[in-house]
Amino acid sequence: MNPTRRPLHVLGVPMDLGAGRRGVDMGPSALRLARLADTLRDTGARVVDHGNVEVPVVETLPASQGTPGAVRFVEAIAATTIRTREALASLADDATPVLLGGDHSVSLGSVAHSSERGRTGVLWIDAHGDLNTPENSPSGNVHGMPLAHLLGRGDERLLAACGEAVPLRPEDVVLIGVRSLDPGERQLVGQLGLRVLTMSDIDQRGLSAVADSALEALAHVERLHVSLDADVLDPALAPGVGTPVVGGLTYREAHLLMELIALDGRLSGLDLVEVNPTLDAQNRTASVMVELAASVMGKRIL
Ligand SMILES: [Mn+2]
Repeated sequence: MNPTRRPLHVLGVPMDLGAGRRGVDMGPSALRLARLADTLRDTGARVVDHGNVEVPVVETLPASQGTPGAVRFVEAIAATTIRTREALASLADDATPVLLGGDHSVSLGSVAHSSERGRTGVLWIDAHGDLNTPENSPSGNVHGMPLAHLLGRGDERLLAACGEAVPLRPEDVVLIGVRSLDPGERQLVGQLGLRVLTMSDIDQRGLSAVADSALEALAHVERLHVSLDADVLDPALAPGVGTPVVGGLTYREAHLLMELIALDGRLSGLDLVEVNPTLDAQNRTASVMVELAASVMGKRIL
């Protein structure tokens, strides 16, 4: 059963404006095709799909907004963040949103929304830190910056789009599965005292101990938001991502992490992001993300 017994509300945000490689806007379709709704219903949950948030198409935007070096497409991403928050705000209080990306900048809207509903602990499960700021970003791609913005560092337009529930407090955030950080990101981790559980931690202590310490670190909050980036998985398992990094979570590690979060019982929202069908092999990445979604919603073997 779905441990929260709360209805699951699916919302797609088909946005690739924050990514360096195109195609991740097709993520919501790929996840739906991989039987997302039916698989979630198998956990005993009621599932409602609200369709997609409207997102500007790159070809309709002035080319100048996509110039490398600038914060690429910042205005369109800010507008999409506001639309995502509005769509989520229209859901009932007991709804558990399942947000389908899109690149990881879609989580600006979902995490800000959850924080508006109450103090929220965020599990950012990702190969990367997503902690770049416009000043130190090597690419200008916003999908490398959402967590920095959720912590109050970055472009004013994006910060304003997140609303007043942001910034999050650093002690309310835990990163898991990280194996690639830029120098500016490492600096911000130190400055804010962020808790980062890297792949080395998982290798040394085992996934179960790492998951326990993540949940323990967030013991002070009642709501837990899981932002799951497909690139945390090993690329052999999930090849359909724009920024693959070798040495990721195995299939069983990823499921165990989801199962332990489900058992915790505080899950209040889920993001499934960075699935890029144009780089995938027969929709494998979307399929494994759907299975993981079912695990975190309480799918049990027995
Ligand atoms: Mn990410």
